[in-house]
Amino acid sequence: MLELTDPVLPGFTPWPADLAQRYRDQNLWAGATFGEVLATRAAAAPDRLAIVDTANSWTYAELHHRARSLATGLARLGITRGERVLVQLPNRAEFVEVVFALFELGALPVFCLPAHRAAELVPIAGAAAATAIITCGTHQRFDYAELAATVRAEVPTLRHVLLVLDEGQEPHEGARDIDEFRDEPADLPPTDAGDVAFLQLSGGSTGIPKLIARTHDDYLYSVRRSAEICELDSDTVYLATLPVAHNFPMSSPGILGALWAGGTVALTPDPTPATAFPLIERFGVTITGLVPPLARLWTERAEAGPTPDLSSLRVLQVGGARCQDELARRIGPALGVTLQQVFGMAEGLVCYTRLDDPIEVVVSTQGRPMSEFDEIAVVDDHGVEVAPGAQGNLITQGPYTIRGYYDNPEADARSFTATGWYRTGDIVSVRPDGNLVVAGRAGDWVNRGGEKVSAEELEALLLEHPGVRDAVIVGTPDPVLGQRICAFVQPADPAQRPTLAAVRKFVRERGVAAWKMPDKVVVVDEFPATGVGKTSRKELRRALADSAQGQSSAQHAVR
Ligand code: OOB
Repeated sequence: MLELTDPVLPGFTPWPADLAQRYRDQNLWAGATFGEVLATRAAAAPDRLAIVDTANSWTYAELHHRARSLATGLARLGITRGERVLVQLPNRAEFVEVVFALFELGALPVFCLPAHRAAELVPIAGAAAATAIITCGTHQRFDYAELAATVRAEVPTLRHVLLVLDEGQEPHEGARDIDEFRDEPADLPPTDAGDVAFLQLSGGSTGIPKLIARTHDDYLYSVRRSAEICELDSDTVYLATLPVAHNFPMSSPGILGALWAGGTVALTPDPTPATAFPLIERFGVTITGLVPPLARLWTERAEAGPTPDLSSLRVLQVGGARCQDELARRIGPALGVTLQQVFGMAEGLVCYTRLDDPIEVVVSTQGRPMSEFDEIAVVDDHGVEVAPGAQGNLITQGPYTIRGYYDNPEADARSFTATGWYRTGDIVSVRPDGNLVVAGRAGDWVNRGGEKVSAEELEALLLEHPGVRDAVIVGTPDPVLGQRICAFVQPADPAQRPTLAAVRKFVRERGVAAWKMPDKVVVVDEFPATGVGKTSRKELRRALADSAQGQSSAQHAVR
């Protein structure tokens, strides 16, 4: 357990002292915690609306009181500063309350997505040595309480399962209703702005989960700067449309940016136009963020005919995966908004097109770094900078980009340069005007509509299937999702060819997130041989990706 005076977490990689000093001197790291931000807002404008969803609406004073009350109750349960707590909640008001309660306490939320299943949560809880999990009961026909019980059974450090329940729901055996922990707020030991505030998950990872430790100081800087760029103020109503635990809706500028600006956070339980459009009208939403497939859905819906009144919506952000220029061009006119492209990563760096950029920049680039203190370079595979404007690997360091993963030296060796710059894994070019154009990923990930799937992880899973001799996962282009998951499978017995349904059933039964399910299975008797006769999976993937592209263009040609 941590000493109360210990400012950081063992396993956290700090910034080099000279850079840290510079970021403090420049007041980028301003020395405030998220708890202090909320307290300041609650004191300045207690009656202003902070949070609204379909069931709740809380003022700043109410949110602050609820968070402190819950923090006091959780302290009584024995959760202390520095402990890690898995949070797996859908987009509902209680998410914000729970996270701020943990911030008050100095305990670290570990942000899990509602789509995560035991195959993800068990390693995450293990790597974080989490002591508690806060989740809900049944939501969208899935029993999260049961999932939490499964995870607890497998992770020895997990002592508590706490549930945010709806009317009439009862906690499962061994779990507690979070309402039991709403105590009269008491003073809690102070937290420090240099403390790690939470653990975020890296998109697409294999083996030991890559956990991202962000401090109050560094994250709050990114939130402040994002809120400035997105021109948030107390009239802002930010709609959390994507799963709110993700870095994009959390902080770019997201719910934290809206609260920082004294605006309102609205949450929608589901991102489809049928649910979200009426909520935009009802709550007077001014800004939200989407991944490209959802942006396409919203645009098509708006182009198709009358919608609820969306006139309050001024800015629509699109990010998480590459937005095709063709779609980017349609979004503004269809929805009556200013489009903003956002290219970011949970590890840090976030790039934005600016709200007053010319339309050509907004539709055809992924923007430029948010901070003048972000340092970026585009290098070849040997780490040498490429010619200006040429494509290469994007590396970066800066005031809100991590220097290493949490307690994971192996991943650090791959993902950081010798001087601590983060290797983003993205292939980009930088235009003369400073804006970045993202060409793709260097690694073997499929980016399925913003959800990153590691080819290696899914291949390892398929290889457990008795009917599969070998498997290679590639991303195939898809007009809606950007990429879909194609599994090339060599059958163990050529007479028994695995079907898509069988493969999906198998993957589902391994308890992994639904977005990792292959969209297509191509059974092949042999994989193409690689040029030099070695079995480089990377080259195999490339060869199969080429052949998959050939297949899909052939299909298009037939149509
Ligand atoms: C966001 O964060 P992550 O950690 O889920 O994924 C980061 C990766 C990037 O390295 C890149 O490969 C891809 O997602 N990506 C984009 C993109 N935005 C993210 N690729 C092309 N164009 C874009 N606009 O996805 C994330 C975090 C904060 C803000 C926005 C997105």
